[in-house]
Amino acid sequence: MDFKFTDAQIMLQKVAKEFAETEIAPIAAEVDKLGYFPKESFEKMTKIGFTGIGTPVEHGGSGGSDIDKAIVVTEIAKKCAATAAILSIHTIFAAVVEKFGNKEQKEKYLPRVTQGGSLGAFALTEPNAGSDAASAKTTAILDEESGEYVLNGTKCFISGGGQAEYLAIFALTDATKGLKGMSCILVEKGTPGFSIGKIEEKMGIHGSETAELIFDNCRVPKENLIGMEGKGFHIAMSALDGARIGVAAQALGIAEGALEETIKYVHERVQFGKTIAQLQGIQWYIADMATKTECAKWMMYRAAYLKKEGLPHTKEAAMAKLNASENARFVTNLALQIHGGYGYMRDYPLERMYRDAKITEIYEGTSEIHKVVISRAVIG
Ligand code: COS
Repeated sequence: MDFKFTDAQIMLQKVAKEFAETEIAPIAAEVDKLGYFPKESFEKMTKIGFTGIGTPVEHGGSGGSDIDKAIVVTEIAKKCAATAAILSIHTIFAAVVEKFGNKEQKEKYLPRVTQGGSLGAFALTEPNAGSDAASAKTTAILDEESGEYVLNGTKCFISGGGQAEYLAIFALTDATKGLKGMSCILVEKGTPGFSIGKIEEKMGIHGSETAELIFDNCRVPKENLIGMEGKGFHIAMSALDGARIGVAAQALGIAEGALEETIKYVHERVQFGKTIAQLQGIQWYIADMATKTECAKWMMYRAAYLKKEGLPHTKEAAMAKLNASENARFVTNLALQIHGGYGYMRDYPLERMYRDAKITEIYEGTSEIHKVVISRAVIG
């Protein structure tokens, strides 16, 4: 058993930490306030190689494993959860193409999203198919004559949906077969018949855009099918296993960031003639926050390790995400409480962290869905 990062991972963490402190932290409050998609940050993450992390070098990526990806996402989430979400969700598109795409698709699309500055997105959810993803109704019917899939339907709550150049869309190529008729189709921004609908106004992660996607007789070449027809649900579930480790990393970063802010604050804040770090009530809060965060960290890295090794990780990813997201809420709540009135004000980042933490219990599968996944695996 080895709980150590490699030397290369220690170096990567240092680089990611410095990047987050110098490039991400200074604009995090503004990005939140304006609800602004930080294009410059995405460009910088492309330049430094973070957008290609987890994609093999021979396919245009920066290489590295799921552990490396988690290290980077965690460091960025400490300073700006929205930017970490953008990066984490972006990498799902590349992961889908890398794992299920054919040679031509990998050659064509992976360099564009890993080093070309284009954003990728993943679209499964529909207005009436959230937790029950298998009831999605969007169709992609093959027109044999033209050799094109014709997409019709609406996707909602799609992270980066309005900004993405390339999207993995899950649609029924055979509407009579339910989830066994679902396929994964790659759609490019600007394809006629594909438009962006409502951009959501949210409680948190304001910089990470959440969009509705509308397909109205949108035609894409049949070469855009990723994997085999009818395997879309399997592809989506498999991709979500990885995405859930990404959310656990985001949640871990939020918790670690809130804890760091709190430790600074308790040494500075003087009440009753001493720093509040000397009050036992505060010490016990911090002990709980640190212990639970440590637990979240190792569960997340264990799931990432299993994925990296090609071992089953569905249950572990669900456990890591469930635990880390509940912890992010717990820690940000106590961190805000310890900061008192200051924590509630926008001069400090705590209220943003508290709002940002909540989504980690909801997206890429709610906590309740993770309990379904975990209990099925444990009980059988
Ligand atoms: N990896 C690969 N395949 C998987 C899988 C996984 N982790 N989980 C399930 N599958 C496969 C199953 O093997 C099954 O295939 P076969 O019939 O060929 O054996 C198929 O998918 C259906 O599985 P299941 O019967 O478990 O499907 P359910 O409809 O019961 O749904 C849940 C399972 C609830 C877990 C799933 O719908 C889910 O994760 N929902 C949440 C969706 C979500 O996270 N959305 C977030 C937003 S994404 S934009």
